[in-house]
Amino acid sequence: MSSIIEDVMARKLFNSRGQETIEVDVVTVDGFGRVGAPAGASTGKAEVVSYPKGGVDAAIRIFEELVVPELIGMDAEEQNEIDALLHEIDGTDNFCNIGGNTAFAVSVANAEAAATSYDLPMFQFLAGYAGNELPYPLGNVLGGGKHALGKTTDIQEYLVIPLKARNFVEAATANIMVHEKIGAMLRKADPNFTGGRGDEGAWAPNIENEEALKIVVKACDEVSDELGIEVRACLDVAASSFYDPKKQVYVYSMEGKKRDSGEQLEFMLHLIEEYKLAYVEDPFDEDDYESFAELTKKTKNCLISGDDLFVTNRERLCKGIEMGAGNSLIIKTNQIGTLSDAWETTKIAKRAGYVPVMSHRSGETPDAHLAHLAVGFSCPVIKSGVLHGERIAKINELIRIEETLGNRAQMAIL
Ligand code: 2PG
Ligand code: MG
Repeated sequence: MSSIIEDVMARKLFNSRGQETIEVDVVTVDGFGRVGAPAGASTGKAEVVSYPKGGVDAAIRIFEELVVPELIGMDAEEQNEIDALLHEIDGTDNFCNIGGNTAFAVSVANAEAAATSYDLPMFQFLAGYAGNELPYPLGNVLGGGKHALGKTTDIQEYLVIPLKARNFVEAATANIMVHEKIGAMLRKADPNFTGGRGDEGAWAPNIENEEALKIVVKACDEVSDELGIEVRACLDVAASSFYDPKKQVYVYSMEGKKRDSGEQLEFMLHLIEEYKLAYVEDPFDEDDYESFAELTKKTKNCLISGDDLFVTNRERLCKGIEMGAGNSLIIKTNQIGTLSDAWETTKIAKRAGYVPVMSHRSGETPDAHLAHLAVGFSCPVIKSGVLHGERIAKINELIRIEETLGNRAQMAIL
């Protein structure tokens, strides 16, 4: 069996929002990997640059000229070397020359090619025999912000997590049940609701922020009772997307209200306590480490997570750890470029007791690699949406992984 790279190619195709994206194939003597890159809408300022000037076409030209000749003949098993090479060819710290999405697609396709070279599923290639824990799915059920059109919630995502689910199938079922119930409740509350959904398949109703949370919590409680588990509500506030830096206020247009950072802190504390939230992501602007630290100090039993804050970047995470900002983080490999970088950040997080959440992007491809990364990196949570083909692809792959693991499979400890 050999994982020597024989060929690499890239093509332009489309993501779930219909935007152009890059897909890369890596062919080894005995294996094959293929990965299409996702895209964010509410991106963090400190993320790597997705494409060089000229977009996907330019990225493919540069890839063919500079990357392909270097990769051929290398061993896909040496993930570190492949990723270091991508950094070397790019020569910057934000992948603006070759594109972060090119780096992402090469890096993950390489891991898949290495895994298949040895007839292993990717999660097992990454984690070895010890990789037997299924993550809890953190599913987006309602929302707005930059993920929907028109008048809907300022808070980007209302999510649910099925704690105490006995296995992954049950966990996925719970999230789907909650999503379905919320649809019926929204319809009852507003006969004009047409069933519109945002980019990630979450309902996108015209409703005030806290009203929406009440509906989500009610649906969670009903499903908890029906299944005998504990489904809890969660939020991705994506606060940077409605923060006005000049006036230093969060602009809640649904309520016609503005909150300064003190009021935002109070509001977040109120929502966490009143609705027993299990997880809150990006409750403050992406550079406001202090408020993240303050909220983390004041809350119990709720994960405070940084996405735009940390952008999977180890320097930003280390600063957060030092300040006590948050106790969880989003891992989006294409925010940082390569698999090795994402893994380094994940390891630092684990050592500091931060819960890593392997996450999709709002613009996805139908690829299922995210499921393998979640299990391979032993992330106790995966954020991947509840419905729509490109979201369910990851959920279904986790169901297959659970089947592959057989009686060795267990839910992660959270
Ligand atoms: C987020 C993500 C995914 P985007 O903010 O967490 O839900 O959105 O991919 O647009 O950054
Ligand atoms: Mg987010």
